[in-house]
Amino acid sequence: MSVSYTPKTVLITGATGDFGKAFATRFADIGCNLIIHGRNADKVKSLCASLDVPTHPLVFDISNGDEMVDAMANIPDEFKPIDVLINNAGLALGRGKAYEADFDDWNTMIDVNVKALAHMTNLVLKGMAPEKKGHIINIGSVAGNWPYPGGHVYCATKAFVQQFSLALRADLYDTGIRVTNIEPGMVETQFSLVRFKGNQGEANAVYADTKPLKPEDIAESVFWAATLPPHVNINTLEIMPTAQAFSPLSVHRSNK
Ligand code: 8X3
Repeated sequence: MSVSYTPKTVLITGATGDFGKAFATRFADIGCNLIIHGRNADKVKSLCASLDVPTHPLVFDISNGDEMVDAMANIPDEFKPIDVLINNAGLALGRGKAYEADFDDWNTMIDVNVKALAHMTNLVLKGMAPEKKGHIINIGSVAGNWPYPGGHVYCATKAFVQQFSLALRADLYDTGIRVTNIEPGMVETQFSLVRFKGNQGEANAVYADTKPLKPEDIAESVFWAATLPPHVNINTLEIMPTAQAFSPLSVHRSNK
């Protein structure tokens, strides 16, 4: 298929999850070289083997800064420069009230969704700047725009991703480097199983009797933003299933 711009090399973090696999497959369709990051070596290896394009496996715990620096320093020359970084690794933990939440869960979300995303962006930008091209695509969330009960730190991390993306634009507009924040709503993936810590019933209930988005819907949007002509920058793209929308503000009435 013909697109306006074909990135040569795409790095996807958290690539062995449902989103990552859909992104990898979509970019492999047009022959991109893929750098596949994940924490589990077997899953990374198996995803790489399933893709019919050159791949480089990057195996490290995204929240371990030293491992990240080491792995990034050892990317082979044929996978450089990186044209597109998809900051996809991220998670939610818990949907309970803030006063019942486990602080370790909050720390983990901040480590992965905020600190690791910022660190990876910092490392990749240093390679993109001399090339005067590149594209940082962050996977944000509607949760960064629309606070909801039980969202607390997850919503806050995604608000960070949104504002970080926009502030990067302010720094990069004269460098040829693009920045996009893709903000998905409800997508049927392992996301809820992780959030509910393996409780399949609670995870299934999120998607029951409705039509959520599929990972391929988000992959199509990421792919579209990345393959537009280089003079076009999609700043933000918020995507919900048709069956999802906003709620009224809550009002506590003391007589109830
Ligand atoms: C995932 C979307 O609505 O569960 O980022 O927060 S939502």
